[in-house]
Formats: sequence, structure tokens, C-alpha cells
Amino acid sequence: MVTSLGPEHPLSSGRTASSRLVRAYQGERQEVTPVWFMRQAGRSLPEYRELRVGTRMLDACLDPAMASEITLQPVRRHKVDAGIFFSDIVVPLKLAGVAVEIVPGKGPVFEQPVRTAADVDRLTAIDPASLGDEVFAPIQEAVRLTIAELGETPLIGFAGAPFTLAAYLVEGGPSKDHIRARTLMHADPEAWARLMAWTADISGAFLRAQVLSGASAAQLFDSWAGSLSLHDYTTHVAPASARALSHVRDLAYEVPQPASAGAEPPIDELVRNVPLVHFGVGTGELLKAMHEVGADTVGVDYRIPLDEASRRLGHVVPVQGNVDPAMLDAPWAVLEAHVRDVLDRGREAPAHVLNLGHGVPPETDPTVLTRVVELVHGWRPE
Ligand code: 1CP
Repeated sequence: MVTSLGPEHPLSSGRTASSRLVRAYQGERQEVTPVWFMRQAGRSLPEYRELRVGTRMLDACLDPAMASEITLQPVRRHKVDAGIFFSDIVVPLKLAGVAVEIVPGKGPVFEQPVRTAADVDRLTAIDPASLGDEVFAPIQEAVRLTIAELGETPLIGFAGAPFTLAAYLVEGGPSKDHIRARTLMHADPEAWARLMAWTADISGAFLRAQVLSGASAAQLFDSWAGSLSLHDYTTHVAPASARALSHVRDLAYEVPQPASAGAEPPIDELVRNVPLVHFGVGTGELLKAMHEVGADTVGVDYRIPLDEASRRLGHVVPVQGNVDPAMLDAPWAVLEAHVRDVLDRGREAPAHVLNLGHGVPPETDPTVLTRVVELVHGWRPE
């Protein structure tokens, strides 16, 4: 099934359809490699820290003007090829009525951890399908405000994958090895499957709201999937991640044709789907499985080189990554050599979007990020 985006959507109207980012995600190698940074909005920017004074994290996410301004800050400053929507993976849970806070310096903390089948029943009593459009109104408004300012620069929407959300829900907050979540997976596979399906639908609805309101790509973060074996991933997690992505897999747009186009191109060149990206940390063993849940592009962390990642993906999948965040604080010559090496290795894939292997560390000097963007934009794949 195909659902067409409205004519005003930046992909349908032609504003972002031929951007470097969108075309690279769709597998077309770009003359200039597109670049953005996970966690580019946030504490590394003084203008962010100033704006956030006195506002709690989740309140900032649900204030459309503030969320939009924070999304735009790194685009203006660094001239990156995309904005990533300022929000958090727990925002759709909060909007569904789950008691969650983001504790400064720590992360998401839940009032009632979900540890037993009865806890899963309590949580899943909220039917994701019953959450109307109005629940996501602050998100839709923030996306609309943002794309009005972004012009031809695409906005990336995002959501947390079911396992990563479950890792927080079951533990009640951040944890190292997500032990309790992985125990529940084996101790009560039936309750686990219900929890995963529910989080998939909540995250899927959050993603869909962002894309329908104007995001030109969507990234599913399964940040903590690297704590799983390939067997556990494919058996207990991948079906739910596929379910999350199925909420946006049908979204497509007609490719705007140049006025002077000659013969009508074939239908498969006329309609394209909204590109979907799937990323996790420490997921070198899972890359192929993560692609197979229905992603177009796979994000790679810094633990394996991009040429090896591309080999594991059969050299047919665009990749995103994978500058080691630790290098951002190294002398420029060291960082420059590393970025050039990442760009060289990225040539093994059909297309490459440069990013970090995980988020920008809060203490990063933002002028270094701007310089990395200039370096990437000046490099040619000759
Ligand atoms: O610039 C951007 O990337 C956009 C904003 C963004 C994104 C994509 C935020 C804002 N959060 C996220 C996603 C997110 N949230 C992920 C997936 C990406 C990743 O792996 O980094 C995860 C795991 C979370 C959970 C979370 N929220 C954490 C991690 C906790 C842990 O287990 O280590 C934290 C610290 C937060 C709070 C948060 N989210 C975002 C910001 C700027 C902050 C810090 C807020 C503050 O302390 O004031």
C-alpha cells in the first residue's frame, strides 16, 4: 500500500526531494557528501544552554516554538545538511500518559518500572490506536514551524526502537547492560512480545506524525540493541522494529519532474518512499538484520570501519556514520585524518552520509563541528 504525502510536503513540493541527504539515503552517491551529527542540538551549543535555562527537558520538547528553535540552532551554526527534530525517544510515552521525567545529567526515569506481566497489562491498557491526532499536536506544530524556516534543508524525524524504549521501561531508567529487560525477554516471552508490539505502535505513531507534518526522512534509534545476541535480536526484537517502521513504510511522494523532461520516466522513477534510517550502538553483528526490518540506510557506530560495515551489508545499502566522538577533542590533524579515512571507507557503500558513531559529547567545542562540516563538504570522492 502507498500513501501519498500532501502536495505541500517538502518532498512532494520539490524543496527537499533532490537534497544531498535524501538522495544519499535513497542510494544515489552525491558529489558532495552530506553530513549531520546525532545530538547536534543540545548541550554542546551555548545558545541551547541559554534557551533551556529554567525549562525542563520534556517541557522544552512540548513547547513548539522552543523545540523548533533548538532544532534550527545547529543548522544555522554548522551548515549541516539536515536538521534532526529536537525531542526525545520518551516523548510519545509521555504524550500517551506514562509517568516519565528526564533527569538532568541522567536521562529518562519512569515512576513505575514495567517488570511483570501485570505491569505490561497496565501499560498496554492504553491503546496506541486510540491516541488521536490531537495527542501529537505539539509535535506537529513544532515540525511545521521548523520546516517553514528550513527551506531546502530536510528535517529528519526520529523515534526510539521498541527494544531501546523497553530497556528504559523495564529498568525504570538508564542502565548499563539492560539486564532486567533481557531477563523479561526470556522469562516471559509472551509479556515481552506484548510490550514490544505496544512500544512499536507508540513509536510508529510518533514517527508518522513527524513525517506527515513535514519531516523528509525518519530515523529509528535502537541505541541499546548492541547488548543483544543476533539470535535474541532476530527472535525477540526485529519483528517489533519492523512493526514500528511499518507505520511509515507506506509513505511516498511523486518525484517532481523538471519542466523540460522528455519522455515520461517509468513509474518506479516517479514514486519514491520516505527514506528510513536504522541506527544502533555496538551493532556490528546486527547490521544486516537491522537493514532487513525495513530500513533504507543503516547507521554504523564507531566500532567497525565503514568498508567492513558495507561488506556485511552486501555493498548494496547506503551507510551513515561513523566518526568516533572521542576524536572531536583530539588535535585537528588527528581528527582530520580520521574524517578523511571515514570518507574513504564510505566509498565502499553505494552512498554515504557522514555522521558520528554516536551522539555529540556535551563538552565538545562546537567550532570543531563546523570545521568538520567544511572538511566534508570540500572533500570529493574522486
Ligand atoms: O540533536 C539531536 O540529536 C536531537 C535530539 C535528541 C535525540 C535524537 C534528544 C534530545 N534525544 C534523542 C534520542 C535519544 N534519547 C536516544 C537515542 C539516541 C542516542 O543513543 O543518543 C536515547 C538513548 C535517549 C534517551 C536519553 N534522553 C538519554 C540517554 C540516557 C542513557 O541511558 O544514557 C538522555 C541523557 C536523554 C535526555 C536528552 N535527550 C535529548 C537531550 C538534549 C537530552 C539531555 C537533556 C538535558 O540533560 O537537559
